[in-house]
Amino acid sequence: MRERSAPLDDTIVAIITPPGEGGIAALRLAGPDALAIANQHLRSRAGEPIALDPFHLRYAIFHSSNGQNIDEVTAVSMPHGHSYTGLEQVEIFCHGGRMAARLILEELMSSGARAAEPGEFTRLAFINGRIDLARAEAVAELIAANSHASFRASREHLLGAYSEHVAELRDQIVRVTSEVEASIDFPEEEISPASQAEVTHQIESVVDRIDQLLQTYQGGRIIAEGFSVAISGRPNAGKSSLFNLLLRKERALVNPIAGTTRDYLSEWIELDGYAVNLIDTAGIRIKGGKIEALGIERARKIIKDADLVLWMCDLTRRSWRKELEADLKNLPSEKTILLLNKIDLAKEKSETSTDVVPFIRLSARTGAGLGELTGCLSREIHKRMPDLTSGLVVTSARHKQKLGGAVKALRSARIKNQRGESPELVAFELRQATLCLDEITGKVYTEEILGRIFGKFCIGK
Ligand SMILES: Nc1nc2c(ncn2[C@@H]2O[C@H](COP(=O)(O)OP(=O)(O)OP(=O)(O)O)[C@@H](O)[C@H]2O)c(=O)[nH]1
Ligand SMILES: [Mg+2]
Repeated sequence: MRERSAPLDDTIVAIITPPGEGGIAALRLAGPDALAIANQHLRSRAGEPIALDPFHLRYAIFHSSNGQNIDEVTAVSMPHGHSYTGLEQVEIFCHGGRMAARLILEELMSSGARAAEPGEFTRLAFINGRIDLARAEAVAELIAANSHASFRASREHLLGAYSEHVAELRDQIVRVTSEVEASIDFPEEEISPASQAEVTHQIESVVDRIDQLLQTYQGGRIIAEGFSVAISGRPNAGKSSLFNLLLRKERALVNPIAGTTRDYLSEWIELDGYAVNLIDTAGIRIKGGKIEALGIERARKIIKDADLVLWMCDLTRRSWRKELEADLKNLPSEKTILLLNKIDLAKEKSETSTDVVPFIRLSARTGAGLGELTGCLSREIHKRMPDLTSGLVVTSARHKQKLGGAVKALRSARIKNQRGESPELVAFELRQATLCLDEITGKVYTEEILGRIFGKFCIGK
């Protein structure tokens, strides 16, 4: 563990726009020589050298070291302490497409800049104290956001209310710790039962607050990772037909031959602002070949991991009730919804033979019942969602683990305090709890933690 260290001396550079054709591409230089390196290459239209002024966007011709005109650009510089990274920084905007940015990048590197690692600009912003670790993680979340909900949550994290809340919880623990530590300094004085009760009370209050935060993770995980819905059932039930219907495109093969879908297919849709991962699985049956058996094994695992299972029954099969009864024994009833499919063909006005799980009657061919199904899906998502207005939602598994660690240490501090164990032991547990929260905001960190977090970033961020 260590405190934030001094920045590196290197000047780093990267193309910060995605590859491919586009109007503009951008490059970022950050480090002590950023301005000097950029100025070497910028000329006016008449060929005069240009020196960038802070925050003034300048038009220029980017020249190679041997004086060749590479591209028309605009460029802006930001002084030390006033940039994303906190270091001296220059941004250059050239024509989009593959070549211009690549040639400029090569020139800047041959003039002394080093290629930036993935996430290195944001890592510098963290090291230089521009943002804390939770906010740095929010940058990656924001870039990866694929729904309105994940965008909103990561933007709130980036704005800092979440970090402030964690800092407040930390302060609360530190206050209790200093009270406990005060009694270490005066061992000859008896600890009064009143002050012992007060310490218990304060610990419980902070445990409650962290617990409340932890409870938002159920929804937070869905916001960050999406809500996964497995479409399963016996072969030929109409799973792929429904998958296509929900996607509004012919993505999966649909065929009257049972066993059409062998592997699984996975696609994303947005429902009510949430990202939903739809998974069309292989039909589950005892017979079938070796490949089908592998598909079925996967389907079982998908059912186990999914947030919700849509189990489809084919109402045109005479034996569907009997089959369903048998199938239900192996299904997680708390997260299963039955879909009674092919109502366009079914003669009987079928109800289910079970009231264990909710059911919806539909036709994947005509689309009848689809509205009821999407309504049901969005209710299932909302049931798991925390209130998002405060911005206080845990979306990261890492944070959940650290908050859990803090609660564990606090509970053990409370027990030790109630048992009248030595204040040193109570204070030790309290400090462990503080450490867990410090690892969320990055007040303390290891290279390993940073490597894991920033390694997931793209180059140029
Ligand atoms: N009439 C009618 N036919 C349907 C309906 N849903 C699916 N089908 C037909 O049933 C057959 C099987 O549909 P699929 O969507 O391939 O079924 P599946 O469950 O994916 O089948 P496997 O991948 O083999 O497990 C196809 O011929 C579909 O056109 C429906 O609601 N009504
Ligand atoms: Mg299929």
